[in-house]
Amino acid sequence: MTYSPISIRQITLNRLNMKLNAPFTTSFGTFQDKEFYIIEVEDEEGNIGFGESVAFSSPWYSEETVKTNKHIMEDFLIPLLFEAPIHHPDEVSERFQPIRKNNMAKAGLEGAVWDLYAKRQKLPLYKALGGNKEQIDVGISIGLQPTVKGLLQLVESHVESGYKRIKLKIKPGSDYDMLKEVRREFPNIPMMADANSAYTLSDIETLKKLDEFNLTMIEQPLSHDDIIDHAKLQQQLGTPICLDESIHSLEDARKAIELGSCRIINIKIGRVGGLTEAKRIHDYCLMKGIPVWCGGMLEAGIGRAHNIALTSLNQFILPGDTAASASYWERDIIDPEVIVDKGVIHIPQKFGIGYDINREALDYYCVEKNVFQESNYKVET
Ligand code: OSB
Ligand code: MG
Repeated sequence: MTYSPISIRQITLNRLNMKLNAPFTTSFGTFQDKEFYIIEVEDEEGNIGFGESVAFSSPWYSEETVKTNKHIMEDFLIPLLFEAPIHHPDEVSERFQPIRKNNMAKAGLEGAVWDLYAKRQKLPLYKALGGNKEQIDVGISIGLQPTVKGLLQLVESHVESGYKRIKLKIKPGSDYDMLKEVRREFPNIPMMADANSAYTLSDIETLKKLDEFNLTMIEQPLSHDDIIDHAKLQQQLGTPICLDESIHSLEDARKAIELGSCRIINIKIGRVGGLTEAKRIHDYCLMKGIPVWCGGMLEAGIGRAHNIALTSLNQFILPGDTAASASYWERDIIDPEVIVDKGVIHIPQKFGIGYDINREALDYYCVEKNVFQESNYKVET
């Protein structure tokens, strides 16, 4: 394989604002639109890699926001990328290591370097990561709905279009009765629930009753920063617990698995600081026999493409949340958009993330652009 270090010459931060087709409600709040960064990393030959930073505008899901992403990328991470050439994308997370946390800011830049690397190697990103699936099974996450009737209609339409599992958001007061109605209408579909940290151990009786519904898992029932109480809860539940918010690294995954805090892990590239760390968690879970799946952050096309590539790895045995572009956006920023055919995404074979960038759409949604040049960061000699 050809091999030459990547010299990054220019990095562009595009801030985009896109309106969701429909509001998306979780136990912690409602999203109407999404503001985020699309990151372009350009090398000495003019190749460009693309990344998407997935933080939201408000620190509800995690402490990072669109603004903290900008601060950390601009003032700390971008200068580190300009410091020296990069031989392999795995070096990026190492180089970012002195900067604590801020995983979504790190992952946005690292993802762009992975895309650039794959393009230089003339490989689709999924192959550069070591994946070998041709297609992946996907599910869909449905937000909290104002009425059960409306929810049942949504579930029906997604089941009919072939999604491989349905994820329903729950919170106290919108859990047992709601799930019971959905289960009655759809006795056999693979179904799971995501609480986004809305419960405490004092709700254990409610959570135990959910065992009735044969859910494939319950995602993050307890606090975003807990693994102790989740272990206590898992001992009392028949339904497997899946951790989302609590897992930020391979170390977090190891501790949660050792404690018995979960039986399944949701891997989100942004939450764990990039594809390299996501792959390490995947490899560890493969060794431990823990199934993983790829979570979502209401991404636009570039983030979605990274999720698809990651999901090509073998231990992603459960369908993830990477649904079709059209379920979120009137028009996505990639060409073609992500299409789901009977619950399946065919992994694109083009080099890098596998999708072209729709520049016209990107410019349409772009509200601010900042360009950083390596020549301005050169140490004077
Ligand atoms: O917990 O997975 C989550 C959306 C926003 C914030 C957190 C979550 C979600 C979802 C939807 O469940 C994921 C998606 O469809 O991209
Ligand atoms: Mg979740």
